[in-house]
Formats: sequence, structure tokens, C-alpha cells
Amino acid sequence: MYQIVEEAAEKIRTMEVRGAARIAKFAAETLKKFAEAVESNFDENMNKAAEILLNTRPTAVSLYNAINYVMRYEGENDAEKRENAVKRAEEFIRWVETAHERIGKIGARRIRKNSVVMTHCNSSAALAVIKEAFREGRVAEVFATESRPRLQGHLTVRELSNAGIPATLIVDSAVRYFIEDVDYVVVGADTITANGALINKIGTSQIALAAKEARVPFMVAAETYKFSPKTLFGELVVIEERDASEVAPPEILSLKGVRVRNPAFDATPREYIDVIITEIGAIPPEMAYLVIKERLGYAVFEEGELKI
Ligand code: RUB
Repeated sequence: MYQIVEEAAEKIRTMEVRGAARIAKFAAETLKKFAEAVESNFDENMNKAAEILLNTRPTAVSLYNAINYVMRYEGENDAEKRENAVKRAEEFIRWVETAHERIGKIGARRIRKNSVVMTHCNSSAALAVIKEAFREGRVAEVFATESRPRLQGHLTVRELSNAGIPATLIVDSAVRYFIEDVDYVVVGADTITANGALINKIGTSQIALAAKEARVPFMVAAETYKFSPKTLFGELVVIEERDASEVAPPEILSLKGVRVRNPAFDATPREYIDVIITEIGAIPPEMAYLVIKERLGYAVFEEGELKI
């Protein structure tokens, strides 16, 4: 029974399943399968399964939100709990599946005809905006960064090519060189904090800096399950640091006195973000608190009592 969860966890850890939205959907699908397979002690087994999935990658809050959503199941007995957990998993999966279409439509409206867009890494939400904008004649060309060390930019240009969208692949360090040729930056999100900061693939904050300097609007495409309730409770986002072997070959790693670091994400302060495109609207980063409170249903105080 636990094989379902262990195998899924390994796929997330090794990045066979990657990207915040895909990870979240995959976690909900896995919990659904697991719930269907659990024969007894439903709560205990579900809690263990949730824990295993949660401990795979620390940064994208979508994983936490997906698991939490399913784990808020209710019921008088195991059968009722199972039914409710499966229903909640299906609801969450539908949330992931429907958000992109709305984000695409809303985001595309912000882009003027024949624009050049730059994107970073491989974000399904950012690509939803870019593809819809292309269909509407708003995007003419896309600059995609390579996104070292895992080269998610290759996935992006493949996807753009399949959609018939003219694309230019550049190395990450060429962002400032090309930013003058760009009308908008559109990126995805792993996490949006309660104070409106964006946590996304390493290098995102450098692009935001270059965009601000060149007065290029910086747009974030983020489903509301990318907003972090944990940050409302004061927690800091954990930035995943992956193995140094992803960055440099053994002969470099073995050099005396040389350390190789490989943080996978960075933080972009809200001052650099023009708009966050969510499935419930185009909002300023300052509204992150409201999304966490109203949409995700979290609050530090409930009926006057401190909840944490
Ligand atoms: C992926 C990444 C993506 C976000 C958003 O990092 O940083 O920009 O997850 O993607 P990794 P999406 O490849 O390390 O998982 O919009 O698809 O959720």
C-alpha cells in the first residue's frame, strides 16, 4: 500500500514530476489512490502518507496546500472518511485543471498586440498566459532562459515550438543583454508569501531587477493554491538547496578550498512585481493576505482566539 506513496515521493524528489502545479496535482492524485487502498486505521495511514509526500521538496507551497486540502476530510467512520478524502482530492485536481484557462484569459488581456515576452524556467501557469496571448495576436515572440542547472528552459522552448510560437533560447546571464528587446516578463510561482513576495526558480529575482531597471512590466502567473498560509503564521519559506553535482562535474567538486552551492529558488520582493495573475483576478502583490484569508480560509485569529 505504501508503495504508491513511496514511488510518488521518489518521482517528486528526483524531479521526474516537477513544477509547482504538477507536483500539487500529483500529490492529490497519489493521496486519492492511497485513500482508496487503505484498509484500516484510515487517519493514521493517511497522516503517514501525507508526511512522506510533504517531505519531498520544501519550497513549493502548492504541495502543502494540496495535501492539506485533501487531509481536511471528515467522516464518522473509515468508509465515510475515505469517501470524503477521495472527493476532496478530486476537487483539488479540478482546481488545478481549471485555473490555467482563467489565468490565461486574464493574463493575456494585460499584454498589448505583437509583444515580445521573456519567461524563466518552465511554468505551466506562465505558459498558459503566453499561449492564450499568442492565440489573440498579443505575443509575437518569446525569450526563454535556459534555467541552469536543470535546464527547464529546454522544456519551455519545446512547448513553445509545439504551439507554433517563435522562441529564442538564451543563457541565464544574457537576461540583461536582451531585456531592452522585451515588452513583458511573465513567470510562474512556487510560493507567494503573505507579504506579496514571489518565490520562484533561482534567477527570477535577477530578471525582476533587470526588468525594473529597464521599466519592463514583471507579471507573475500564480494559481491561488500557490499562496502560503504558513507565511501568515510567521514561518519563513525554506529554499531548497540541491546537490552540488547538478552544477559542476566531479573534477571541480573535488578541488581543494572550493565549495559549490546550488539553491533552487530565490525570493523577489513585491516592489518588483507589477501584477499577479490568479484564477480569481489580476491582483497587486499587496493582496496576498486577502487571498490567504478569504480564498484559502486561513486566519491567525478565529473568533478572537489566537489559532497558533
Ligand atoms: C519550477 C519552477 C516554476 C514554478 C511554477 O521549479 O520554479 O517556475 O514551479 O511552475 P522546479 P507552474 O523545476 O525545480 O520544480 O506554473 O507549472 O506551477
